[in-house]
Amino acid sequence: MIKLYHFPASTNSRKVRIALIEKGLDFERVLIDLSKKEQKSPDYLKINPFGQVPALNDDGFVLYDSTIINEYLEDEYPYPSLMPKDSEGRARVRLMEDFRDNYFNPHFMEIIHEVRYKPEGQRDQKVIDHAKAEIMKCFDRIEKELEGKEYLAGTFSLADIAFMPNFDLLERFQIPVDPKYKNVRAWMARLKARPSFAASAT
Ligand SMILES: N[C@@H](CCC(=O)N[C@@H](CS)C(=O)NCC(=O)O)C(=O)O
Repeated sequence: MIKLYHFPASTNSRKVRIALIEKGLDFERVLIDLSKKEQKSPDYLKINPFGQVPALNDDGFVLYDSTIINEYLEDEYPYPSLMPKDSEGRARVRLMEDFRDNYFNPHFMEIIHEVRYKPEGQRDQKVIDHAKAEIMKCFDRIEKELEGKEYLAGTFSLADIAFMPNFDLLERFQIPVDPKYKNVRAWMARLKARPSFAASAT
């Protein structure tokens, strides 16, 4: 039995929910309520010593970190495959996951920190505006990566899944995707149409 320790609104939790759904795996959702700081409870710290969601328990094997979990799922449950077969393609997927995890997503976290955890009067608009501008800059890179392709690695993969949880936040924080980013806009529409997008929302 697979147990996913998650929080519905967490982008990194949704990354794993999407991979599980795409692979057709049954899993139990275990709520770790970030608003109640449950991720820092002694019991949960035994599961993830960094006190963050998501974490996964697959029949007693426990691991954490959304990117590492998704790679584990690919190794353990290879069909349907969410990774290219060739080493160059696999490296490209990992480069894009790294770009999402370490450059794209952290700017969303900066906005969430201001909007979700601070009362309106105490929010730093400069931090929010800077983060939005940095997110918009990321579209340059994604647009180029998608040139001549429907998905980041050619076929649908863990690279695309990494970005999908951020799409709703673009709307929520009113971050426009300029019409000049034709590849990005078509790619986003394609990914939002996948059943796993709606099914992973909570
Ligand atoms: N590298 C980790 C980052 C996990 C992470 O940042 N989780 C956030 C939610 S999206 C979290 O648990 N935040 C609460 C905290 O850090 O206390 C991953 O990809 O899973």
